[in-house]
Amino acid sequence: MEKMLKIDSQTAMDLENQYGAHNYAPIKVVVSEAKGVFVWDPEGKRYYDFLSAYSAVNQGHCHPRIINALIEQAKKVTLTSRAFYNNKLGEYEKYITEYFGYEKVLPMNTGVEGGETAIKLARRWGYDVKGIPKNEAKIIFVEGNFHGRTLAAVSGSTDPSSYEGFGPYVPGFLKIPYNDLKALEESLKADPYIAGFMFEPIQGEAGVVVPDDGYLKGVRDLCTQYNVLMMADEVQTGLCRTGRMLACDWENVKPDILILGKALSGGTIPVSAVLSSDEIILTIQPGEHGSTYGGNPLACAVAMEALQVLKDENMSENANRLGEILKAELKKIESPMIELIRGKGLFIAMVINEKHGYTAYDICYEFMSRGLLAKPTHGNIVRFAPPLVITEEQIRECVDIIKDTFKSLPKKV
Ligand code: IF1
Repeated sequence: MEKMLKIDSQTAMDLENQYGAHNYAPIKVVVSEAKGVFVWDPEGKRYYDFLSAYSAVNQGHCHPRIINALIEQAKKVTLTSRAFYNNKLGEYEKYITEYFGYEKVLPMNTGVEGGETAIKLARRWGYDVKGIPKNEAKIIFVEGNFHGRTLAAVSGSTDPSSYEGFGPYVPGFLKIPYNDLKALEESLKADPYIAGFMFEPIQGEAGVVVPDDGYLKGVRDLCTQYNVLMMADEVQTGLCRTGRMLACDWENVKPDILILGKALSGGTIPVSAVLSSDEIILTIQPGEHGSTYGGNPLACAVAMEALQVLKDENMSENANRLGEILKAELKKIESPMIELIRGKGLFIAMVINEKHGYTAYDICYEFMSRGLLAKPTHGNIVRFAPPLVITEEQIRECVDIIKDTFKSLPKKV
């Protein structure tokens, strides 16, 4: 193939449009380089990244230690499949189970594979341990959830843009309101065949929906009381994003099944993990579940470094401290377009009142023109989630960009 010329932004977008599936409508910016909190387009313009690839680059783009771990391991062995042992997986499994305080880990690749694995584990535990009759196990999901794009994940979804047109759906999935302990207890009381309750401790895609204080503790107590597995999807909220290592740490609750992904690899390659107890994880026998790349030596080396960096650079403390500053500064901005600001740590959302003639997309394009990249979710909600290596000075610079945007927007209505 002829050597590709240096591709400019327009060419990059045209090529994607012509040769790629149209399963996304990206913000019209092309990233060709990235480092820390910054990304650059092919024309050399620099932007603050306030999305962090949906919290997959919490450690900052191309963190030197993580990239080095990737390179060094890539020179040795990258993939063996699980048909054989490799010398990195056991070391990683010991490291990550001790890191989070679980007995076992089942390594997968993407976040949604972690969720699928958790569902299979909950069902299998339901049959083999809880004694639910064959094929009767139920899993409870909550309204507004996002667990990925596979058929099981979208079968648990209440968002038509996730599930419409992909039926028939996986049976045995119940849906109840989020942040509603009464609804959860009623469901647990009504059906003895519930195996698990799957939820996000803070809902990401729904627009950084933070439940009431006490919700996580309430879920933990109800799951214990009714012998149902608490399944926390921390793919997006985990790994220091909300100002604690895990969002569940805010109420000191320990889920029965913990699902991690995204920043587990520091934004290099897909790495996910399902952590749980022997009683639950050992219900899956050899040959009953897995994946070609799950637990590959490259993923193990990268994930250990990505996890160690989180601790060595105090990223949860940084997210907590700077998140408070960011939230406080955003709340000071006086604009009728800003309906509310919510979030925890550096996981913050701004709800835009679109009655004033500007959509959240318009606002994001205004940010982009001023060198800050953010993306709306669910229409009128802008998510602010910079890499956790951001400094106070950089946060304040970004606050100025955001303030200036609202101040200079001409009044429409
Ligand atoms: C897209 C959303 C965020 C997740 C939680 C599991 C997964 C995700 C809590 C699946 C993935 C990604 C998917 C990505 C955009 C992004 C996203 F907008 F889609 F919903 F973050 F909010 N659990 N979220 O957030 O992990 O299989 O993708 O590795 O689909 O465009 P995955």
